Amino acid sequence: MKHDKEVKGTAVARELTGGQIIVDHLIREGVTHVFGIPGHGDTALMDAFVDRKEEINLLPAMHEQNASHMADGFYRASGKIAGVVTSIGPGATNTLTGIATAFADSLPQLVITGGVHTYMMGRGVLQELDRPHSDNFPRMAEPVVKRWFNPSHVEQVPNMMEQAFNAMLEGRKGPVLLNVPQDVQAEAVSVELADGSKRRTASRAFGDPEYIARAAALLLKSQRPVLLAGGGVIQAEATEELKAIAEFLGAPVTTSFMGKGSFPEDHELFACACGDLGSIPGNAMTRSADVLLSIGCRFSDRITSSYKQGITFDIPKTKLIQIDIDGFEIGKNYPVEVGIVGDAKAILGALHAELVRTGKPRNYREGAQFKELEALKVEWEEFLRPLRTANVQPMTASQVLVEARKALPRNTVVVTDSSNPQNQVFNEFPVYGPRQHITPGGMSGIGFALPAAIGAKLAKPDVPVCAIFGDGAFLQTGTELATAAMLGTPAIFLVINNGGWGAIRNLQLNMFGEDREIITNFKTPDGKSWMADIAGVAKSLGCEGERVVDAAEIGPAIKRAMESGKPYVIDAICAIERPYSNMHVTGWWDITVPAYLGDLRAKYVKGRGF
Ligand SMILES: Cc1ncc(C[n+]2csc(CCOP(=O)(O)OP(=O)(O)O)c2C)c(N)n1
Ligand SMILES: [Mg+2]
Repeated sequence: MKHDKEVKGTAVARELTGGQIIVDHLIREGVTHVFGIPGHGDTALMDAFVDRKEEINLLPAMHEQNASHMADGFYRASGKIAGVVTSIGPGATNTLTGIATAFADSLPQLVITGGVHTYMMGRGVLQELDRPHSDNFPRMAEPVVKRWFNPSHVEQVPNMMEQAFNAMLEGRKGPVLLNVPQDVQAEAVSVELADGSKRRTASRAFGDPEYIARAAALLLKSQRPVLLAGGGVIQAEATEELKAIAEFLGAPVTTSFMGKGSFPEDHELFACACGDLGSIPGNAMTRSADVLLSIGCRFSDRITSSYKQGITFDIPKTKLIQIDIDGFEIGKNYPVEVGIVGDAKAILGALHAELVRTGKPRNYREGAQFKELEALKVEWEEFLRPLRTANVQPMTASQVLVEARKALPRNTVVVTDSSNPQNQVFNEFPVYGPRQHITPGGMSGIGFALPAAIGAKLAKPDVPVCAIFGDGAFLQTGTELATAAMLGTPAIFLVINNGGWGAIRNLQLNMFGEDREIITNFKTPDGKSWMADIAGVAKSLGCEGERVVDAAEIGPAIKRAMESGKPYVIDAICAIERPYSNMHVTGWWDITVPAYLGDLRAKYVKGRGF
């Protein structure tokens, strides 16, 4: 979504408060949704929404972290910036995990927190963090925002708004914080509002043509090229360009968490996921590539098998061509043969043109790499089959995902958060287009999926939105269902309820030993298993809810959810016991083993990449 086209200024000076200037600017930027919680610190700003109700939605949240996740889900589903408004003090500090999540994944979000009145700053007024500096919340947020503003006069507000949008949108995107003192929200000034689009560029950053030519030459010489798509492909809306290059070269395509959906997963060149929890074909293709073209991917430990050579990647034996909007990412984790800074769409478009100009499309279906890929995809399906067809009770999450994928329309937006549901959806739940898979890739926080799905559904009311996440995640932020009920947001919340922190329990038992479980099984004081009645919680908050214990009922439950037109929770009772809860590990992840665990520790140390 381009924001520049929607911005208009006013030639006539008007007397407006700081709050009014902010709201007016949001409307002129095309912002339609702002999520917030009121408090004394933001009432003057919130009041400015009252007379503009027809033009912008100020919507409630029940927790500021969730307000931020809702804005995040809204952006990830639509590419449209949403806002967050909170009070001062705890209202502001509650946003931090939300802002960090957007920051880690390089996504814009406008967070506006109430600040201390300029004339009382430093006195330690109610909810002021006044040590070691007055009104100090922005310093807490500083590591997770691209830029923060703290205006001290209402005259500064118009320029702050223009700069805030420029900061969120230019280059590598990210969240911005406006900490607005209460008097600045309420004071009025006569202003002539500028056209925001004149305060930033809408042009794309094209890469260096010489380096694009070098990349094309390398790819044309390659025998086993592989494309690795990260979140940058989705941000730049470069799916078509990615596909064109893949098909021209016959190159298998794999994705990171953030890149999932950038390439249709039923395409014959899709190589499935790579990384420690990636797939057999994904890891086989990446580690045996002679040239790897990475686009907008930062090579985190999850995607690289904790940098252990030859498991997911074998760079520099594999020559790396790396495209990224942020030059710092080039070569950060692996040495590059060619590094190109710029916008993924612009560079992939130019690279494709150069490939067409200097080479010939490959008849890849006859090639060894493609045949190998096809065989590995069959092997991978076989590998997944036992847990997909286990037909046990409690069910396996794999079976739930199979049934859910069958029941949900092709264009469904699936939202996950950390843990097994995130990893299993990554691997076992195909998606077919960009912005149809939403997950906190960098922060991987539990509690993200439920509020983010509310935001996504508000952004995409005509598309089914289904969050898939664990009971632990539900217990973190599930009370946000109150907001879904109040707004009547008909998202589907499919909870893999296994009565514990399942993924971590498996780490404890698989990595440290059968007797090493600690606080990962939910239990009552008498040692009995405890499990939340999640459908019951949903109903108590005014949503629909049902418990499902049989995999054959997942599809019908999803159908009922879609027909209900209401926020709908499916409480799917799943196995916590292994092997039914195990992930399909095909790579390696560096989980440190305590020194007192003797042989296990020695094996771990021997096996790690560093
Ligand atoms: C906010 C946050 N706290 C802690 C973690 C560590 N963590 C990762 S997975 C996990 C277990 C999640 O349990 P649940 O949501 O029930 O999913 P399950 O593994 O049981 O399927 C935890 C606690 C995290 N990722 N995010
Ligand atoms: Mg669980």
